[in-house]
Amino acid sequence: MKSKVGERRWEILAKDKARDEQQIIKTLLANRGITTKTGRKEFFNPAAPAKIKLKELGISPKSVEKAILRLKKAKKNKEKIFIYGDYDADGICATAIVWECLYSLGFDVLPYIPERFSEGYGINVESVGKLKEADDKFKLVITVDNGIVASKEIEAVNKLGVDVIISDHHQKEATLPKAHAIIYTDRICGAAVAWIFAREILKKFKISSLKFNIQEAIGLSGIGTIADQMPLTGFNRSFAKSGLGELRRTKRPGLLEIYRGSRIDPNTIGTYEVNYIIAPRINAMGRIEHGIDSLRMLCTTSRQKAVELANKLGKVNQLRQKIVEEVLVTARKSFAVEKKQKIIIISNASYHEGVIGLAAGKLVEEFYLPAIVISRGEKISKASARSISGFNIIEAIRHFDDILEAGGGHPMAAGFSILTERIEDFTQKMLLYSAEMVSDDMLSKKLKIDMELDFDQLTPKLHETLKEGEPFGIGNPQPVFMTRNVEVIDSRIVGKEKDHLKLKLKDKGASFWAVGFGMAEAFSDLGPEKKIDVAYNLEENAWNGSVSLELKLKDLRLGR
Ligand SMILES: [Mn+2]
Repeated sequence: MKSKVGERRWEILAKDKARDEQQIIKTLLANRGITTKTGRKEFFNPAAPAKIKLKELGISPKSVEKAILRLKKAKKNKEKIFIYGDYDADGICATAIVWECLYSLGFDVLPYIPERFSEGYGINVESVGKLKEADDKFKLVITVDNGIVASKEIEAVNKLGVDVIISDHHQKEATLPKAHAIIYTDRICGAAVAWIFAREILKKFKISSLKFNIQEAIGLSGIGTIADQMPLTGFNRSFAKSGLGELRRTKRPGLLEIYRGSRIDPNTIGTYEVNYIIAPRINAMGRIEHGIDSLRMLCTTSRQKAVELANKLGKVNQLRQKIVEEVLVTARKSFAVEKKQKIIIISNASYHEGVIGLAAGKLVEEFYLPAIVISRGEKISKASARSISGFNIIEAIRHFDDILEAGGGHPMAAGFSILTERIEDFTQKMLLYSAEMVSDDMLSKKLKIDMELDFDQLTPKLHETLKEGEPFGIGNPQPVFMTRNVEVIDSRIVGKEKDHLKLKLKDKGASFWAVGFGMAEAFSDLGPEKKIDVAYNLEENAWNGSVSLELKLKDLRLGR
């Protein structure tokens, strides 16, 4: 979230100051809901994905057994199998895992990624029908990252003479589809469910020359876990942590080309690189063109193909950024007209359906209001909504069930379709609804701070222990500390655009350099003798071979 200096209310989670390092760690874990000794042990040593039991995940071992028996039959009868995936990063990684696994075992198997605009999310019966017509040996579909709510579609596919094995993690409904077997849990992402399934398959099919490396494939479920915004605790932490390790070591030519093209050092890959470099490139294809090329990028063994595909993904991702920016430019104009409203609702025929969710997210960041972006169609329009903490957007959307067509999602992100002629009516009613439901308190930005510390507590040893808490992300944010009344002994404006702040700060006999990205505006308030309160992450700065601790400022305010 972009915020101006001093704009947010500081919310300090721990009331008391910590005496020693042990207490600091205890408090940080408590702030993340971890209060037991076992919880603490699991946090620092998450279970290896290879060791996680089906039952611990809530996956039925019986279903897995049934699925594997069906696969044995398929192998014996030389049936063709399609892995039916999704066009987002989680779905594409899930497809890659199961496809590579079965292919390496000698199955007649192909991946299938639907096209967002013509086929949409989940099993498309017409598409399966076409595949069946083309090849009558096709008798089995394995869904990955979709399928758990596709009762009608699966019934229709069965009628075509095709069995379905579901593997999915999305919210299920009261009645489950009548699939041949269902491998399901909502505790991990789709690519991690796919990985668990592949792991179980490999236990039952013994082939000596395995080209598929199940350990390496955890990297793909790591991408899925982070890209699908799973909270990075419990089993998701297992997949994210081991997954990032595998992504640093991977030999996949496609990923290596992505790293090279975006100048990332494989050794430094973390949640940031997945969220802002790898996943957006994988996602961009499905948003603008076709997700299948992202799958090809992940799976290719040819260096030359990898170069071509990584270039293509990079270019389409740039195009995607440009299209989002175009939406934002018109959005800013139309929104500037009426500033008092408590929600942003904009619609235009020029808004590209593949990016409306991203655009809504950017608007929330920029204006800190819930946002709905509608891509106007001739008769029917598609909308995507993003919210702020406290305002349940899916509830708000369901409130207008009678005006809308289909809708679904979560409290913070949702989507729906609407008859184009009803957009005006919906907009007026939603503005009134949000005026009542969005409180001023919701609109005041907060900065969550773990605890207050003194500078003499910021030791290299503490930093080492904090690093053990990685990967940071949703559900496990990087620790934020605050220190009151520190002395500013040096202050500078730095950066090409002169928009960053660099300070030397002193407290309790210890001093540190601190960097505030985009915080140059605060410079003029930092005269000599001024004392300030700072909120920051503790990081290390490696420069010219020497490593020192540095504060990455989150915010600052004048002290007393
Ligand atoms: Mn998913």
